[in-house]
Amino acid sequence: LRLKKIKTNQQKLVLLLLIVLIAVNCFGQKTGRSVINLNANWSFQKGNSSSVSMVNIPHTWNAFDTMDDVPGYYRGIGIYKKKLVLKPEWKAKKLFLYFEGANQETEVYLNGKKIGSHIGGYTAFRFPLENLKFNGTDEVSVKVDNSYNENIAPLTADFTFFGGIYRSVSLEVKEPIHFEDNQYASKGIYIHANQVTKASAEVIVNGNLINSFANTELTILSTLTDAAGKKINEVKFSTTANASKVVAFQLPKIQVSNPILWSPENPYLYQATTQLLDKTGKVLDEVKTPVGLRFFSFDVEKGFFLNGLPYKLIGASRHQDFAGLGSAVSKSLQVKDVELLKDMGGNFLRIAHYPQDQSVLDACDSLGILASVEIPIVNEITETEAFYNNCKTMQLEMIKQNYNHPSIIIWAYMNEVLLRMKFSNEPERKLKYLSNIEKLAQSLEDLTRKTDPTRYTMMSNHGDVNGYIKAGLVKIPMLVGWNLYQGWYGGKSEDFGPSLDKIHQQVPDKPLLVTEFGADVDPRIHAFTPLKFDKSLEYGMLYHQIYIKDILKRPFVVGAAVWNLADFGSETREETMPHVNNKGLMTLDRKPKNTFYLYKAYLNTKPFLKIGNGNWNLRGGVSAANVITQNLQVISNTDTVELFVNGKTLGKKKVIDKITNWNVPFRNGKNDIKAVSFVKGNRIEDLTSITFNLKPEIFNNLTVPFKTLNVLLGAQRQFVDEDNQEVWLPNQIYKEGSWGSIGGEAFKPKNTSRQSYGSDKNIISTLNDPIYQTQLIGLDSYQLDVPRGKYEITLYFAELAGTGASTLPYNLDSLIATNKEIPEQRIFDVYLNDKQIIKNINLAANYGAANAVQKKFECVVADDKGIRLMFKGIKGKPVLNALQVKTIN
Ligand code: GCB
Repeated sequence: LRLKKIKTNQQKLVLLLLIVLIAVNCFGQKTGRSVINLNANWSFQKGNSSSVSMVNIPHTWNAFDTMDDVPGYYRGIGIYKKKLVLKPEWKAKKLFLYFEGANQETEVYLNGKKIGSHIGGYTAFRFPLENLKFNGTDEVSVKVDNSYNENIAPLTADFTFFGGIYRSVSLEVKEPIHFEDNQYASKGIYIHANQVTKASAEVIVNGNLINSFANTELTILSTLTDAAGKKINEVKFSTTANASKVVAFQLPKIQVSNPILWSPENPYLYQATTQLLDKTGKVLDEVKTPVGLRFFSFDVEKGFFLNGLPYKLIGASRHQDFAGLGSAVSKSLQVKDVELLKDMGGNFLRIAHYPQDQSVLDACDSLGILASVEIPIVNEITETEAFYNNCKTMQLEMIKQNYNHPSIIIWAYMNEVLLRMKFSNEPERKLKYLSNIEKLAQSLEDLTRKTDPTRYTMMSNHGDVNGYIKAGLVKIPMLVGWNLYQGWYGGKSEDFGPSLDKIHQQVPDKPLLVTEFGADVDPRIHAFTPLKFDKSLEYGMLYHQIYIKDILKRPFVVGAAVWNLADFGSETREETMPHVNNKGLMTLDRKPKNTFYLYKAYLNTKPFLKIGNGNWNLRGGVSAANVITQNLQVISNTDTVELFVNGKTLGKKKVIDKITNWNVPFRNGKNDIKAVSFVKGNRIEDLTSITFNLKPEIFNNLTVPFKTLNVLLGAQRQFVDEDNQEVWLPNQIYKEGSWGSIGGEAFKPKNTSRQSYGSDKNIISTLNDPIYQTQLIGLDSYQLDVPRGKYEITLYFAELAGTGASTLPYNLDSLIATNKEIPEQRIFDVYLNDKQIIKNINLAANYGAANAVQKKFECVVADDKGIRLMFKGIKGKPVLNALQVKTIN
């Protein structure tokens, strides 16, 4: 508005000059350095392919091939090239290329000459740009390789190793004398708070500078300001720096009295501005660092304390990828994840299994989320010096690059390192392997404590508690994390609490965190009798209801992180949503599941109420009447909830364990649902609309119009096909006047040590895998006593036999297992109302195993016998996975 008022040309000119002046000042004059984002317009070439495309960073070449039906994904070389636009005035400066992350081996070339290389996919690196031509032809080329390398962690893991320059790249322009960031690509300035109490605190600023100029006198000045920008205190240090020398410095302590302490409730950030000044007072370099003042400790019985107050660390672990993007995710989407965790009421983020984008930790700082960060040693190690050294370098990079974040309280370095035990059949060799793991753990522990004595250290183990104790791994870190899956990979959810008590007894001297727990939930799947591994939302709810209570009631459980905040890519996984691990509280595109709301009700103290339909706003059911009663949950942290269905109240209910269960009379079509609570006189409500597809139980007395019926055979779960807006119901056994199967048994996977429901195979050529993953074997017939009329019948088949025998908690071996399978010999015929419609079908031979096959037929029912499908085995037993019947007008 003010700008509009400036009318005269003269005024406009003055304004323009002012803007130019400000711009010139900002650009390198005041701070000594400028950082130019280089993300746009790189040419990209995959492997030896002749095709070159233009891409923007963040970029991965695996966003799509990790989600298709072809097993495996491209793990190889990608080459990125870009011409640098350089200003002549930079000739007198020092230029650097800064990569926030590229997976996983990178070589950088300038004008064809190699200027540096980096190992590891999850930490930053920086190379100086020298001998530049400054004539517009300077070209950077970056070779990135995500091939398997036995010397680089992770070797194997339950997540996809997306290749590419998937984090930002920038050009840094600095004075010849600047804070030296070149060691482990850190900021060059290390700040931490010391002696923090409610009465006072000290801020300690350490760092390095490099003088690539001449011998000169320099002053380092660090100014601490509060969140409003008001100066609190400043400290100075002057020195004579010799040319070509790196000078390490420690500034006098910055004293703060009556500090405002950083906490989840009040993530108060001071700021330290550290400047490098020459004799004349000119700023040669400047680094701004957010500073959070807090103190914390862990107690083996009483848990975690922050600023003297007890806190239960509770939240989730996080992977970095997102639907459709792979690992090439914008900073704003990454920050969103931390915001969602905060909204859930979490105060803890386990940044697993590798260091993530700076924006994630920045968000933790500013939102008050406590964090642990780890390097990606997962499942196993390689016993080579090269592997050990790469791990140590990663650990140093992680600590030095992230040192200044007040949110970080834990550095970790190994996840379930005994999971993929090598040399199981060679006892001597196995002992040697275990002792090498122990040595590596100890050296990483020592390195961490030496590099950063201000934080705790941690290792996350799987449930083999004795194994880790025997291997000497439990005594090494300061905290021990356990990844526990009772009620999922083994046992029942009720075993979780007792196993916590047992671990606490077995390891009485180490504070215990549950660094993982979770159950796969495919929000398209629902069950009224939830079963382990059915992937239903309802099983996930039961599982987490038990876990959260067991965690909250044990003070010795210092922290817990759900596995995982959101679903994530794991290319080798099959299951109901192939290539995705569905243990997230949100989907891959961050839609909260009911389990998210359960945690929100427990953890967020603001009054909260949510109708727990999840994505389930399309439901189905079978009824002989024109209404059907089904369970609906309302999730809330209030005392009582009142529910209204289609305008009528169902009364009030007391909330028990954050849930009220309702028997809702759904009518066919749209149902309006409203839940209401009062908190201290304030009304809160949630509204939703659920569309119900009522299916007739009896055909000769139709109370609701019959159009389609979708049935899953061998299943007790429901499936919602979101694209086609269709509900698939579990099969029933035939009763006269109704519909259902006659004979047959539900498919059960053979030779598998893991829990399963139906088949866990990726069904080729469909996204609706659950339609095909269950099956009736050896059925005699399928009968539908439909009225006279014209119908379309579709039969769904997939050969499920021979599901891979994976001995792992997750099916990393399934590819190998799949290849070894011998498809079952099964040949059969199908008759529709006595007419042969399928002859000699051999699913494995004709279509391949686990391939989605659909066969569509039309029929006219002209008598009272309805639709009869008869199955006749020629060799082996006939099967049917699903069926659809539609009326045709
Ligand atoms: C684990 C692993 C994690 C997996 C998870 C799972 O124990 O640490 O990487 O993703 O189990 O879902 O199986």
